[in-house]
Amino acid sequence: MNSRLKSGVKNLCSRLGIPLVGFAPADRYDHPPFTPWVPEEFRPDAIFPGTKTVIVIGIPVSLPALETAPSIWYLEEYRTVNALLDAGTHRIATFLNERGFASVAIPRDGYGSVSILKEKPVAFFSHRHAAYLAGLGNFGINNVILTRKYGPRVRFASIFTTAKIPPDPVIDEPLCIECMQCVKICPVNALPGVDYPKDLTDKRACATRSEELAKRYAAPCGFCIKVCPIGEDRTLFAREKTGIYDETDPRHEKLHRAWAHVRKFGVR
Ligand code: B12
Repeated sequence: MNSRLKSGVKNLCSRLGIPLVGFAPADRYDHPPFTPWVPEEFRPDAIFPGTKTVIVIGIPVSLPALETAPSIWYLEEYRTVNALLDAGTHRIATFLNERGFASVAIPRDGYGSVSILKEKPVAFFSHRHAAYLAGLGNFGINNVILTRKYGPRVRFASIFTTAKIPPDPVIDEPLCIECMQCVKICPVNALPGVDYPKDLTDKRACATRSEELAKRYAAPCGFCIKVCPIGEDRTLFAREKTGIYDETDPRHEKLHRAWAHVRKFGVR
């Protein structure tokens, strides 16, 4: 196990402004922690044979930008974070390759357009499952990974490497408090509730909403991550109370006016 390499990657992340990084041995995939689990052909060693460690990085999306969604502000924020993620994984893979450990960066998303997702709703690799195995957080009712620092308001990307790097522990205690606010706010009822895996997210409904918003340059939706009460970013931005998202409540009129203003511009 290469501890120096781990420090090297962590230092690189901190220089690149990447606040979250976790390490999972590739063989963690062989011991399903829950079902349904990642099918074999979606696992790192199947995609890049010889993978010993999956490194997952996470970059937050700004809560105030997200609150204006659907909006150009959140779209631009999302694009910026995506670009930083892909640049980050690329630089980390290069860092490892230069030290003699064959490594590849996996793109943060992996689909050509939302309409493709309506036919084929999955990507070739799931960063959510990787983030879980790398100890960055665990699944919420909203079907994404909740982290301690940013709740679900964080995006991930991964690197597969042949280097054996000391792992991080998986977070076992659930971070989701099952408040069901994400289920209630979803405009297309895509989130089924607690009975996972019997009830699965309605990916088609979610993708259709995304497609509609994209036509207006106002995707992604983001409602199910904005409303989540978990995450220290809520304190930073003085957004502890998720009741602020009831846009009929006059007590939060100042915020609502700001969001309505942003939503008017840059989109159809
Ligand atoms: C496709 C996709 C979408 C689609 C479809 C959404 C959906 N609900 O699935 C659209 C475009 C609509 C979308 C929307 C969103 N997404 Co999205 N999306 C992805 C993407 C590209 C691929 C997911 C995937 O295919 N994984 C691979 C498959 C194998 O895994 P899976 O889908 O999780 O399926 C597993 C289980 O659900 C189960 N399963 C699924 N279907 C079935 C069917 C049966 C019959 C069975 C038995 C099992 C089963 O088995 C699978 C293996 O365990 C990932 C990026 C990536 N490559 O990981 C981002 C990603 C998951 N999205 C992300 C985000 C943030 C969002 C949004 C909040 C939008 C936003 N940016 O504001 C919403 C949230 C939607 C939600 N609540 O689920 C983040 C999640 C970050 C996090 N904190 O966890 C990711 C990881 C992107 C990133 N790089 O960070 N997304």
